[in-house]
Amino acid sequence: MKLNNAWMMLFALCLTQVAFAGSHVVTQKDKKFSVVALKIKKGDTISFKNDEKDITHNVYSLGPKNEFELKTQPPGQASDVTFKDAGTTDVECAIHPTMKLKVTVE
Ligand SMILES: [Cu+2]
Repeated sequence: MKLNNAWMMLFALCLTQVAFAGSHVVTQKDKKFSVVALKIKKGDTISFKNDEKDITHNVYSLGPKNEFELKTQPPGQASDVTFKDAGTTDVECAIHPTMKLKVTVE
């Protein structure tokens, strides 16, 4: 019985960790994000990876929540952004304005 409780605790701890520290990957290829919309949880991290052969990107958020700018990101480079505020944020590329991604943080 005691052992069962310990396993339950461990299981609950694992679930908690997944719920509080989710990580997502969004790649940039052919001047597009791999998804157009993404729903994440507060505190989650998105890794933005430039998967182009020879195109540089500069991904940034239009805010007002979770403002960030990755600055010039050459092919092959990935940068992590942690979203701390709940709300919707539009993400674009400063070099290619047709690239759009909507991130909803719950
Ligand atoms: Cu771009």
